[in-house]
Amino acid sequence: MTTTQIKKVALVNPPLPLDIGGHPQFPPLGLAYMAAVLDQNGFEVKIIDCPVNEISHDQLKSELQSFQPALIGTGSMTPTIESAFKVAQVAKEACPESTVVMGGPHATYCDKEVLATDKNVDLIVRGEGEETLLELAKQPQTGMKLGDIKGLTIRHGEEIVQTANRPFIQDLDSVPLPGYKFLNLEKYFVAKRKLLPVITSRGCPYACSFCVASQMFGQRFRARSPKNVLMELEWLQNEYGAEGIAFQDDTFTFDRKRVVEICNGMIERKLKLHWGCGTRADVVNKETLEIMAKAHCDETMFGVEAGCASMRAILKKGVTNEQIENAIKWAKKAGMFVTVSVIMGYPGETRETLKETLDFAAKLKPDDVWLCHATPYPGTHLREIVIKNGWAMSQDWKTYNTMNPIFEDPALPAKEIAEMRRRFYNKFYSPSYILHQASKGYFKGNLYSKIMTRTAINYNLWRAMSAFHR
Ligand code: B12
Ligand code: SF4
Repeated sequence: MTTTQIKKVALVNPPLPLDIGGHPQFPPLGLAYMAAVLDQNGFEVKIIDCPVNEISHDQLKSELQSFQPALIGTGSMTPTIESAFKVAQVAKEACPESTVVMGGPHATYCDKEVLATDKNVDLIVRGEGEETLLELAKQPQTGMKLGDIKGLTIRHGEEIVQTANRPFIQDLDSVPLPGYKFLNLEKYFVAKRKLLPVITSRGCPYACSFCVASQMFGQRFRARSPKNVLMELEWLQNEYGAEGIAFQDDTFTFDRKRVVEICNGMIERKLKLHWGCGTRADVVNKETLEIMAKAHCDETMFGVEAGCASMRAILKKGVTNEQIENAIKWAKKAGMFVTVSVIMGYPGETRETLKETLDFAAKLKPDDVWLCHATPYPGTHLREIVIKNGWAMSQDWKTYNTMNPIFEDPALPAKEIAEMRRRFYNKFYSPSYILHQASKGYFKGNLYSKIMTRTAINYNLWRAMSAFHR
């Protein structure tokens, strides 16, 4: 670990494992926020976004060797944790004197395990990173004891200890805009549209049992002001030529009044940005969805999770079928592309409840359905249940991407769930679906319908090829 003054900091988005693909490539927003804060404080920063630039671990090593940062940070999501470990290894090989720090969701939930497993990682930053990383970068200069920096997990002799929790940033308007000057934004296109992420709030007041959102950013909904959000949107359009925005908030419409103000601002400023967001069906109404559509909201994703009250109670998702049906009806009427996400195989699930959920999802006639296998991410109540019951569970973090069954509930074999999932998609991505999405996408210009037209065609081609090779 470095003890001399830190001037240069490298922030790395780890290379994706080969079998993770198909996700849109967004600029790493968390790293960009931290880069902006470090830059504001006089540090020389470099963000190395490996996935979008197709940088391998070996190439990363050369980049780090030539930059020679004293502090190297890497992000971590559960499926990319092995890749993040390799980042730490090449970081130490390239710059043996540097301090290597890991942050992001996986390191936050598995802080002690990560430090125990990998000696190349010196420290973990838990939760929100902006203030903790800055204090850490300044530490050789300020002489502050590591144990006094809040939000860290550190080695202390033989022990691994957590410093006090860092309070969440209360005034999100005070955080500088993401440091996009450290990224080449010409690389981030989705279906030929420059689609950039924006997060307007942090924290989720709900406590769905499969989700870890509130452990990351807290249970209190903290929001940026509409003025601050609109300033960022104008900046992205004018400075960076953004054509679309993907709002990354956990529950974008939690505060409807604020959403209406943001939408009115977008309309008044005549912003040409098309956008999408994710939310819950119990925090939208017809009027809000209409104004969102008027402000060019093209896509909304609703967490439906289940189609029956019994499963929704287990999932602690306090929405009703009626609320979901209404929300989807209004959103479709307003012209949006509507995605619903569903959880399959949560403990307590039976063939009957799963069938009910899938029938409900089909009945809603959404534009897309994300059928997610219940995935026991570290920190979730689900993981505790699986461990307590002693069920077989995959230890291969790469597979934790919601597309694979991860554990075996004796009451409902994983194979059967996967088969029901396959059959649902076979039926859902039908020729009439393709025609419907093609007309919405190519005649009405909805980006998401264009993407889904191609996805559904490819899915059917892949099915035909698989049948042919069988
Ligand atoms: C956008 C997004 C994606 C994007 C792009 C991610 C990217 N490049 O950043 C895509 C579509 C690729 C994606 C995919 C997946 N995602 Co995702 N995603 C998100 C989402 C909605 C927003 C991320 C974001 O920008 N947040 C805002 C910024 C400010 O926060 P941040 O990135 O977390 O960064 C802060 C801290 O984490 C920390 N930090 C982060 N990195 C580092 C590094 C250092 C050195 C330090 C000090 C600190 C630090 O400081 C940052 C600033 O405060 C989050 C939910 C959320 N609201 O955060 C889920 C979330 C991160 N995703 C999640 C999951 C599960 C996935 C998938 C596994 C499955 C899926 N849902 O499709 C895949 C995995 C693919 C992969 N590559 O591994 C989970 C993570 C759980 C986990 N244990 O890993 C989250 C938390 C959603 C949830 N509530 O469950 N995702
Ligand atoms: S699923 Fe959505 S509403 Fe539920 S806790 Fe997670 S982010 Fe919040």
